[in-house]
Amino acid sequence: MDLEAVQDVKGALCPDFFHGYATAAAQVEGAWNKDGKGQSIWDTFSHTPGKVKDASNADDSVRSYDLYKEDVALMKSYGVNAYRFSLSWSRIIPLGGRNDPVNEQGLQYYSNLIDELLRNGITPFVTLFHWDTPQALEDRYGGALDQSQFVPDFVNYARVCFEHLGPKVRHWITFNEPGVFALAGYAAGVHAPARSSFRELNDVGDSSTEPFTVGHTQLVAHGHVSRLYKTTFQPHQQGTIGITLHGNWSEPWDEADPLDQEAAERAREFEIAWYADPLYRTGDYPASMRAQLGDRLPHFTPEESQLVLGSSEFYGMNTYTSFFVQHKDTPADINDHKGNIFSHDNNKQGVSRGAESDTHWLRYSPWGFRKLLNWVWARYRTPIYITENGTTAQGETAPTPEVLDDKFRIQFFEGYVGELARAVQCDGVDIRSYFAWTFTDNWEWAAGYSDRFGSTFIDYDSPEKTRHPKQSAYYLDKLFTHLISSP
Ligand code: GBH
Repeated sequence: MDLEAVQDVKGALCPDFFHGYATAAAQVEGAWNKDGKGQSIWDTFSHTPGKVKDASNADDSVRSYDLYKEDVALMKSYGVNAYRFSLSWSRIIPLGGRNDPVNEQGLQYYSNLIDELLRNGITPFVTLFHWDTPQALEDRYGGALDQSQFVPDFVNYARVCFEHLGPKVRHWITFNEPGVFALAGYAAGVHAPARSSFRELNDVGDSSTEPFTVGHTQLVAHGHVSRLYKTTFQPHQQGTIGITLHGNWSEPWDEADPLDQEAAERAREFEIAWYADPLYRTGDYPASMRAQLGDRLPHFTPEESQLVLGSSEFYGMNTYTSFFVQHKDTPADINDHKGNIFSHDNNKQGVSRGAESDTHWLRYSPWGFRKLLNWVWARYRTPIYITENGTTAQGETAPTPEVLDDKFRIQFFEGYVGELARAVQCDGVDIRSYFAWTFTDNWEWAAGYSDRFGSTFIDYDSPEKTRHPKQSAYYLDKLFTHLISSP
């Protein structure tokens, strides 16, 4: 746990740098039908046999709805100064829609949580949508597939949140990873609402069009909510509003091959610029996507384009890993969403993208993080908040002393946060937060409870979901004390 590997960046971060943990309502709260909460598409998904790897659901999850005071105290003991969490739309408006009743008990829960954070000197970062569309809206009109209905319902929900919670919140995030919501839910069909073209997996859906429709809905919904906040709430509430995008680094498989260089850039555009170009750069989708997808990619009206461009005041970044990308010599499949590329664990020289975690797609590759930060900064010139980054580790099955001394996760944080600090100190990238994913082990969507991302081990068999701190929680505290300069 020494800090030798990051001696070069001592004091590299500003005194007002935010650091803490990120979570999502559907993954931690439990209380899935308590105190008037309505069902979300994830409640439906988790109660459908065959959808979740360990056949689990998130009905109780880690019970943060009941245990939030204990959790805030634990976080405080970890030395954080910020906490990013999401609101459950169907806890606040059980049926979701603009003419549906508001659930006071739901609002009260979030108000209590925010008060508890503020009492402990922890700044709340609040996400409005982390993938959990109210099931009633999915049933009523197909949720995010229907832009004309979804947008006013989402704007109404946001207004309720700004009115009731806004006086105490300075940092709002509209959507978490709209790209993953669209691709996993409507292209691969492995997340809620479980739609795809693949009939052995899903009864309904069209992977070649729906993800792009849903992506467009989210961008326009974000634009309207941002406009609402800026015109009606920001003048007196004084907060900031943005969006969080996912994105991993794509490195050419053969760095000497111009076709692989192009393929890597195309992969970045399909994954990241799909959202970031409309929001921060051009008000439109990247040309590489239009070239491959044609009219399956929606078109922005001039009004939408104007609304979306410049609507996010910061760049919220979730990132975990890096891949080697090789071009394909064959035409793109109709269900391709990655820019017609092969993705590899090793490059042409046989160099690995990094050590394996306990999650197949996630490898330890901090070398790509710094490249990603530079790419995003060069292309968008917008202050970056790292809103998620973290890892699972092999063998974490019981809270033994060896497991709680989570050396792999400590190394991961040292590597990634070290690269972050170098991007700030050496490359001049404007980075303002780091939220580790995540505070406690939790319900990892379709992977159930099998993937443990927490800096706190959860004993799922105990009624109290007993929390056992892992050493990485204390390491992060030490690390940020070292990196942040004194005022
Ligand atoms: C984040 O998503 C989520 O915001 C968070 O809720 C989640 O718990 C956390 O990360 C950890 O997963 O095509 O097989 O290579 C990250 C989403 C997961 C999206 C992996 C891309 C690629 C799977 N990413 N996925 S694969």
